[in-house]
Amino acid sequence: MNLSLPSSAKSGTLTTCPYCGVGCGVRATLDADGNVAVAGDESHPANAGKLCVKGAALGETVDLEGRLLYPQIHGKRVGWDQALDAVAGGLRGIIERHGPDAVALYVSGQLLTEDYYVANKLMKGYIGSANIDTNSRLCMSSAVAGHKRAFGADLVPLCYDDLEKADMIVLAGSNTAWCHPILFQRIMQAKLDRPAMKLVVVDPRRTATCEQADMHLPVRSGTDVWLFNGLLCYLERNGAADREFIAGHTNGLEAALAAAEIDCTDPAAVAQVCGIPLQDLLDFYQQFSVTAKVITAFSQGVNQSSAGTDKVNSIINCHLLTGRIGGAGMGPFSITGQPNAMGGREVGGLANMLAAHMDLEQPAHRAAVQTFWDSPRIAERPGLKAVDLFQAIEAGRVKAVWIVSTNPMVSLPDAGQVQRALEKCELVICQDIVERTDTNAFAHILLPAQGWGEKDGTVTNSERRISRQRSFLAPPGETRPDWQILCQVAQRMGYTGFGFNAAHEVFDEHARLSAYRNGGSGEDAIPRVFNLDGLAGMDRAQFDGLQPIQWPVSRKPSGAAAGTQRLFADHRYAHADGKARFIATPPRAPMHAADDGYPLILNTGRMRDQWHTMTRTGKSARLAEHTPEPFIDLHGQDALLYGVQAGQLARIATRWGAMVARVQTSGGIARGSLFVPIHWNGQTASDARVGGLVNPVVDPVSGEPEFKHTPVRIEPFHVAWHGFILSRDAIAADQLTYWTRIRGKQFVRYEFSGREAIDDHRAWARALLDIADPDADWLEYEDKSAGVYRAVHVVDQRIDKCIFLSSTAALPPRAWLAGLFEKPRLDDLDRTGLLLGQPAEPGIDTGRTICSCYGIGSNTICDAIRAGNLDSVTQVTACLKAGGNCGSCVPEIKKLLTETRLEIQA
Ligand SMILES: Nc1nc2c(c(=O)[nH]1)N[C@H]1C(S)=C(S)[C@@H](COP(=O)(O)OP(=O)(O)OC[C@H]3O[C@@H](n4cnc5c(=O)[nH]c(N)nc54)[C@H](O)[C@@H]3O)O[C@H]1N2
Ligand SMILES: Nc1nc2c(c(=O)[nH]1)N[C@H]1C(S)=C(S)[C@@H](COP(=O)(O)OP(=O)(O)OC[C@H]3O[C@@H](n4cnc5c(=O)[nH]c(N)nc54)[C@H](O)[C@@H]3O)O[C@H]1N2
Ligand code: SF4
Ligand SMILES: [Mo]
Repeated sequence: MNLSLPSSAKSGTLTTCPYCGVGCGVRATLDADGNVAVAGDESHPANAGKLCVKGAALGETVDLEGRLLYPQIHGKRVGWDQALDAVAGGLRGIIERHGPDAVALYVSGQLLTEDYYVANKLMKGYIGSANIDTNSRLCMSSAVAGHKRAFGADLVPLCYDDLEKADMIVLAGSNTAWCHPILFQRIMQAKLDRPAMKLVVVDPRRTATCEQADMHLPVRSGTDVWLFNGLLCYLERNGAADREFIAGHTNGLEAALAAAEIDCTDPAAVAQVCGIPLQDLLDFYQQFSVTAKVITAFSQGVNQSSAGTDKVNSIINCHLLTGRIGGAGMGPFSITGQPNAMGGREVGGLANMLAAHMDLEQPAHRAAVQTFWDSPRIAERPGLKAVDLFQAIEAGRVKAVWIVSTNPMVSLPDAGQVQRALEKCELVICQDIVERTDTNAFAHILLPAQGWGEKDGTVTNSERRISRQRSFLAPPGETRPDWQILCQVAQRMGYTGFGFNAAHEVFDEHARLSAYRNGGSGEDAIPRVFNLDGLAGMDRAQFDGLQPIQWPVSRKPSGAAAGTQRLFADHRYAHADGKARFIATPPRAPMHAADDGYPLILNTGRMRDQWHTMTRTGKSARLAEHTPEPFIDLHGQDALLYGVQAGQLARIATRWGAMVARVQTSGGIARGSLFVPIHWNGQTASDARVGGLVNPVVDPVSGEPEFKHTPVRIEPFHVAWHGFILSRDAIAADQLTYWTRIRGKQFVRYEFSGREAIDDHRAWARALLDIADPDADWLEYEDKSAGVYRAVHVVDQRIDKCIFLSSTAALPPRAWLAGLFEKPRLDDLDRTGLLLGQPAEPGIDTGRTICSCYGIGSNTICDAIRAGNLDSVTQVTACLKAGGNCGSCVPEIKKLLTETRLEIQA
C-alpha cells in the first residue's frame, strides 16, 4: 500500500463511515507503513464506539488497486485541463444546439453534502434545467414523497434514541440486522434491557432480522398497503384513535378510512391477501393498538414498490390516527440507505426538488433561490426522474449525461435499456474512484474523484444528524474532490458562483441558504423546518471541529449551535395550515403479476458483508467470505417443481433479461418467489447482474422502481463440469461459460463451470492459468472416469495457483486451501493434502464463514454447540469468540443454534 501520511493523522482522525445511513463515527489511524486501522468513535452518538463488519473492514478497502487516478478521454490518460475543457465544451456545445434539457447529471446519495450542493446549483441555477437526479430515486424517493404528502415537507420526526425508548418496533421491509447493523444492535440491546419490548418484522422473506424478532409477518410481496390499511380500520374500530389529536392536528381522515375500508375492514380478508396466518395478523393488530410507544421503521421493502409512496402513507396514517408521533419512542421512521441520502434531500438533489427544502413548483421559492444564488436562470419545471432520464437518453432527447458516484449499469432496473442508452449517448462523463465499472465502460470521459479518507465534508444520517467526513489520507494520483471537479467545470462553462476554495465555504453557503427567508412573518418569508442557521458562518477551524448535530440547528443566545433531537413535539406540521394529512391509499397490486410464462416473483436485496456494486467492499478478503458467490434462493418445493437443485446452477429469466447463478434453498423464501442479491456485476461474474432482469415499473408519485417484484421463471443451467481456482494473480476468466470472482487473502478465487467437455485437462488447465514453463512445479491428480482433475502450481515452495475440476459440483471445501496462501512455505503434510484439497490429517471443513471478524465457519460453530451442548449466543461467543466483535453475525449464530439444538434433541 502506498499511502502518505498527513501529520494530523498519527493520533487518529475522527470521521464517518461511508456506507449505510446509520452514519457511525469512525476513528481512523494510519501507521508508519501506511496501513489504516479503524475503530468505532466512542464519542459519536450514532454508534458509541461500535462498528459493523463493513465499517470494521474499511482499512482493507482503501488501497489503490483498481483506483481511477488520472483523467481519461476515450481510454487515454489526459491532463486535468484537457479533461475539464472537454467536459465544459461538450456540455456547452450540446446546450447551445439543443437547449439545457439536453444535458443531465445523475448523482448519488454517497456524495458529500458539499458535492451535492454544487451539482444541484450548477444544474438548476446555471444550466437552467432540473435534469439532475440521483440514485436516491431508487432508494428513498417514496419516503420523501410520503413525508411531503403527510407532513408538508420531507421530515423524519424521530431519532435513534427513540428506538431504545419504544415498547414495540415494527420493521417493515427492512433487513435491519444486515443493512443497518448498528441500529439493529441498539434495538437488540434495548430488548435485552427491557425484555417486554416487542419486535415485529414484516418481510416476505425470513431474514436474519427475523431470527431475533418476536413475530415475523411474512407478508406477500407488494401487499403492505392492505396490511396497514387493515390496521387503520382495526385501530379505528377498536377505540385506539386519538380523537383530540385528529381534530386538532390532522386533515383527511375520512377519505383515508374510506379508502382503507374498500378491501381491508375484515382482518380475515386482509390475512388472505397478505398471506399471513389470521391469528398472527390479529395479534399484531391487537398489540399495535394497545402500545402507545410504537415505532414503524421501514426501508426498501416499502419504498421500492410501484405502490411505495402509498405504502409509506398507509404506515404514517396509522401513527396519525393514534397520535403516536412527535413523542419519545414513537412514530414512523424511514431508515435511510446511503450515508448521505438525507444530505442529498437537504440540497434538493432530486429532479423535482429545489435546494434547502424549497419547492421547484412554486414560483416564489424559485425566485428566492435564484436571488440567493444570483444565478442567471433557474429551472422552471421538474426534470427527468432516473428511469425516465435513461429512457430519454435512449430516445435521443438527452444527449449528454454526467454520472457521479453511482453505477447505473448495475443499479437501475432494466439494465439492458441503460446499456442501449449509454451506447447511444453523445457524451458520457463518469466521475468515480474506481477505473473499471460496468458503467465506466461506456464513458467518453473519466474523471478521477477522491474517495473516503481523502475527501472532506459532511453527511447527514437517518436521524438528521450532520457529521463530518474528514480526510486522513493524501489524495492519490491526480484525484480531486467531487465538489471541486464540478466547480471547475462550471467555471469553464463561464459561470460565476463557483469560486469555492474549500469544503467549508460550500457548507457555509448551504447553511445560509437554508436560513434564507426562513421564518419571520414578512411577505417574502418561506418558512421551512430545515434550517442550519446555527451552523452558518463557520470558518475552516470551526468546520473541522464540528461535532455531530441534528437539524434543524438554531443558535443559542451564547452563539453556540443548538440541534433538534425530535420533530413535531408541538404537533405543528409543514403544511400551510400547520396540520398533518391522512392520505387515502386504496390498495393496488404490483403492475406485473406472475403468469404461466413467468410463474415466480423475483425479489432483490442486500447481503450482510457487501456494499452495492462491490467496488469497495469487494476488495476485502474478510468481507468476501460470508457470501463468496451470487445465488438464487428459493423454496425447496419450488426447486423440485422447476427441476433445479441446491448447489447446481440455474438460469432465471424475466421479460427484461436473464442471468445464471447457483441455487440455494436457505429455508427463508416463501413459495412462489426467488431472492437474488444485488451486488454482482460484469466485473465480478459472467452473468449475474440482477438489474438486467428487473422491470422498469415505477411508483407513479415518487418514480421509485419496483425492485422487489418482477415475474420470473427458473430452469436448470446444465454444464458439463464444475471447478474452482485460487490464484495469486487474476486470470482471464471471460472465456469461461460461467465464472464468478471474489477476493481472498493473497489470492483471487474463481468459481466456474463449462458446457463443453474438456479433452486434455492438463493442457487446458495450464493454458487457462498461463503456465508455459514445462519445468514448472506442477502437482496433479486425475481420475478420468470420474472427470476429476486437480493441479497445484508451486513457486519457491509457496502455493501460487490451484485448480480443481470435477464433472459434479461436489468439490473440496476452499477454506483449507485458501489458508495455504498465507504460508511462506508449504511443509510436507501440506503437500500431501494439496491434491485432496484438505489436510492430510483428519481434517476440518470449517464451513461457510459466519463470523467474518474472527473467520469462524458454520461447521465450527455447530460442532461447538454439539460438543459443549451450548444453548445461547453468549455461550457460543465465550467458546469461539464468534459474534463477540461487531455482532453482525449474531442472528446467523442464533439460527445455527436453533437448528443444531433441534438436531441434538432429535
Ligand atoms: N450490507 C449492506 N448494507 C446496506 C447496503 C448494502 O448494499 N449492503 N445498502 C444500504 C442502502 S443504500 C439501503 S437503501 C439499505 C436497504 O436496506 P433494506 O431495505 O433493509 O435492504 P433490502 O435487502 O434491499 O430490502 C429489505 C427487505 O425488503 C423485503 N421485501 C421485499 N418485498 C417486500 C414487500 O413487498 N413488503 C415488505 N414489507 N418487504 C419486502 C426483502 O425481502 C428484504 O429483506 O441498506 C443500506 N445498508
Ligand atoms: N435490483 C435492485 N437494484 C437496486 C436496489 C435493489 O434493492 N435491488 N437498490 C437500489 C438502491 S437503494 C441504491 S442506493 C442503489 C445503489 O447503487 P449504486 O449507487 O449504483 O451503487 P454503488 O456501488 O454504491 O455505486 C457507487 C459508485 O460510486 C463510486 N464511488 C465511491 N465513492 C466515491 C466518491 O467519493 N466519489 C465518486 N465520484 N465516486 C465514488 C463507487 O466506486 C461506485 O462505482 O442501487 C439501487 N438498485
Ligand atoms: S452500521 Fe456499519 S455500515 Fe452502517 S454506518 Fe455503521 S459501521 Fe458503517
Ligand atoms: Mo439505497
